[in-house]
Amino acid sequence: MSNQTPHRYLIALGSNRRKLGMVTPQRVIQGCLQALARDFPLDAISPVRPSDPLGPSRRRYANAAAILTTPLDPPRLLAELKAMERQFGRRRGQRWGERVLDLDIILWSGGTYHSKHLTIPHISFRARAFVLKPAAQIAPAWRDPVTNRTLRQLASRFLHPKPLDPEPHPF
Ligand code: A4P
Ligand code: MG
Repeated sequence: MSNQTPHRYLIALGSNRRKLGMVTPQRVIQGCLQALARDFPLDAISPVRPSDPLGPSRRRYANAAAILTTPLDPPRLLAELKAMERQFGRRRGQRWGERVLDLDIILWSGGTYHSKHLTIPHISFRARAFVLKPAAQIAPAWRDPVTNRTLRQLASRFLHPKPLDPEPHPF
């Protein structure tokens, strides 16, 4: 562990599979939040919410977001998060397949970061209600360094979707 200034990270958590002894995806996420809190100071934790699956999986997900503080740089934190996914029983397999636990780094206090194995901000988070809703609950004013929009602004289109154009009158 280095003794540099700590960084803040916004982490998205997702699960749509049961783990033995943890009855539901919600419980998997709660167990992971407890495990994260043992390793890192958590500044904020969102409620755990159910969400409809995006992609091919049929099972509903549970999702949440957390803000943690650590001196670890992004690749080191990613390695810790991948180790935690493995501890929770995640196996490599079909991309976007069912998973016991998925941990993504969404934003960090260092702005943008890019390497072969890691891109921050997470490349798809702006299109994902299941990430933005919990994230905006705990960090509404945090700005995406790419679009300069706050999480509240990015989440608002999911919270207040535009009404569909009215159907033409049939007569
Ligand atoms: N990687 C690059 N950038 C990052 C980052 N910012 N955070 C690399 C984490 N990882 C990052 O990820 C594959 C590789 O991406 C990592 O090894 C890392 O080097 P993965 O988690 O192993 O694979 P994945 O999760 O199957 O792919 P991906 O693209 O991360 O999928 P997502 O975005 O995680 O989406 N529907 C609902 N309702 N709720 C969900 O949580 N999740 C997914 C998966 C699909 N549908 C969902 C949900
Ligand atoms: Mg992932």
